[in-house]
Amino acid sequence: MMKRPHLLYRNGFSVIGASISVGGLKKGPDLGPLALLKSDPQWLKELRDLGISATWTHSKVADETSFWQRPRCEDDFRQSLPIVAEFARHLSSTVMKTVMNDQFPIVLGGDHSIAIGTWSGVAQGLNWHKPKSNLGLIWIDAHMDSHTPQTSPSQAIHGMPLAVLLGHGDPSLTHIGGSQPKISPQNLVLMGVRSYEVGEEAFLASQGVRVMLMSEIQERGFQACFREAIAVVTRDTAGFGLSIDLDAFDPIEAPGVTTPCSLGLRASEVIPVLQQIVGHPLLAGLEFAEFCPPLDSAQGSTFVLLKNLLSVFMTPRGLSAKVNIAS
Ligand SMILES: [Mn+2]
Repeated sequence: MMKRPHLLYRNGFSVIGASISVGGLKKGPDLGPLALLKSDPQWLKELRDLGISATWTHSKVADETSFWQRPRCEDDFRQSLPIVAEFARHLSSTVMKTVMNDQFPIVLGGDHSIAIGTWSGVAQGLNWHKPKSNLGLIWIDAHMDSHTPQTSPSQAIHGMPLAVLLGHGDPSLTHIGGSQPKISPQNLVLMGVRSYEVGEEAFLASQGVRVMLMSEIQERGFQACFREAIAVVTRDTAGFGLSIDLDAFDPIEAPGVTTPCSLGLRASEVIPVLQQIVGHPLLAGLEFAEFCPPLDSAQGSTFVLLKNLLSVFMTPRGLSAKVNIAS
């Protein structure tokens, strides 16, 4: 018997602040969501004025004080791991409940280790609506973030979330929300990559993941590349997510990140293309990572870019078409 399609996201947006920075081994990104919250987020009020529910949840702030008080040492990975793992477990459960409650999750980091919690949570939430379904993911980033502890020179966990989501890494991270991989390699696309190490490059190649280097985007254009990415992440999936590391953008536009990398994307080419997927029936969640307020320009250009990216999606149209998850 055919059941009625499930009305995903009829309960509005849920913006989830994820304050953590130990995944990047540099303080600052933990202040990203707080900066946005304190700035009197007019966009939340405007949505409410339109009759759309938009709530703010602050996920547990990572307990990092003792990490920053100790001297930096060889053992950063082992020291940061339990903090990142506990935070990711909590974030995953918050995001899972959001999706189960038919709210559209938007996670604001925080260093990019938040992706472990965000996408484990979205995958679980989608599976609650539709068992055994796959989640696709578009990862827009200057880096590959696909190291395992064995390949990473820095041992920073914000360089590892994609490997974790593919099922590789420390079990305290890969087992969050169940031991199965949260993303299949054939439904993952990286875009804008221009700084990486051989170990993670070889790992992604061995998995058969589609990587669009910045050079390819410059050659073919962001529009054409993004169209291909959408095809990859919607092939036999119940939904797809979009994770944007602000360091994907050129440091001229987004200097407020911990690992800036020159010759990046420009908002003028990215934003009009992103507007095309607003209200896409399979868009299942958004994540913005690595905003580091203390490193932003005096004019706050990174902050402005982040708010512009949010306002692309947080419109009535952003919720209009979420109807086709058959349960
Ligand atoms: Mn990243």
